[in-house]
Amino acid sequence: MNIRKFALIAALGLCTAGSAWAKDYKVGQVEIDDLWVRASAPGQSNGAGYMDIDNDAKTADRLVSVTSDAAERVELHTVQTENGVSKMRQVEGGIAVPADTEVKLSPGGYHVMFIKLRAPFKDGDTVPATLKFEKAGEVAVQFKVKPASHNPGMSHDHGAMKH
Ligand SMILES: [Cu+2]
Repeated sequence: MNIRKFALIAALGLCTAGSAWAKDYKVGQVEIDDLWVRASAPGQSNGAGYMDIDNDAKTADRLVSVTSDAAERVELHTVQTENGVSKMRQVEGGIAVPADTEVKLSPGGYHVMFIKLRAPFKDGDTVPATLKFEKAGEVAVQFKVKPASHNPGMSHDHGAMKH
């Protein structure tokens, strides 16, 4: 292999080590990482939450529900495009997490929908919630509130640069 390819593989290796270090929560064989919500815009009554779910088990699991005192109701949503218009839709039966697979909830796709927030999400705060998986069970988590401008697709915000 040439030097360039080696450097790329080394960088990927570091990246993997970084995210392994950063795993925030674990229940059974399911790891949940990088949970965040965007800070509320003025007057905004709903908020979307995102995370990475990594199922290391040999069997499929499913995120069946999310509950939180931060909102009146919490739903699992996806985004579908119909006739060129993006619409949010509730996911029937929860979000499937196949065996040995990582599922990302991210802007434009699957998300946790906090409906009728009891208080606006403020940058720097955390939002407590409970995730319920069909097989792995329940786990209490905290979503980090990120600035309204946060866009993980653009910034590739790993946190890895800071330590
Ligand atoms: Cu939604």
